[in-house]
Amino acid sequence: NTHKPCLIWFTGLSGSGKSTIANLLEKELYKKGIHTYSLDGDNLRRGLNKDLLFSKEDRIENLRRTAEVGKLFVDAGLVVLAAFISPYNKIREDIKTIVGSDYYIEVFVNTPLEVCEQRDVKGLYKRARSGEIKNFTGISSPFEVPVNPMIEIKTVQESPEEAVAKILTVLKNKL
Ligand code: GGZ
Repeated sequence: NTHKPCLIWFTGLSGSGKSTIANLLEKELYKKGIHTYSLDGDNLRRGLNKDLLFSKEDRIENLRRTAEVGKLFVDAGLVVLAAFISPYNKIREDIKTIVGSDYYIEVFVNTPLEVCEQRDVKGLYKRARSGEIKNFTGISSPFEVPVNPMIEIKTVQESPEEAVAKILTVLKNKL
């Protein structure tokens, strides 16, 4: 099983489905005998990045550190999956530069804000609307639409299984 290590970077709103798709992809890669490592906003923010909140500066530092960690795992030969809102085009460019453009695969999980807010799995949008959570992406903090993602998933039209199949097709041609 020959494959090239890389960083698969999922960007999209909170509740867009980034982690769901990344987790399913990881299962499929495991079945193929490909070694992966997953990085997730939720878990990195409890450890390495627990000093950081959600100002623009803190998000940028959160993502910079994550990209550097991702690069270490890519150097170790793994396929790395990272699921972060990563709301700014500039920082996504910086992540690509950190890991190296040949190793960077950007997946835009494109779920409309209305749909994320409707689903509101964790009740965060409600709390953001009420003002209890400040600087919430899509409500009181920006999300810049990715300019040139390698892969775009529209979760309203595509199931997680279909999304994973699409990503695997791109990986097959790239890796
Ligand atoms: C956005 C927030 C916020 C604010 C807490 N804005 O859907 P979740 O809950 O489980 O995952 C989100 C996570 C976002 O962290 P990231 O590291 O991915 O963000 S970034 O890339 O912008 O640095 C969300 C939760 O943290 N959360 N407060 N104000 N998301």
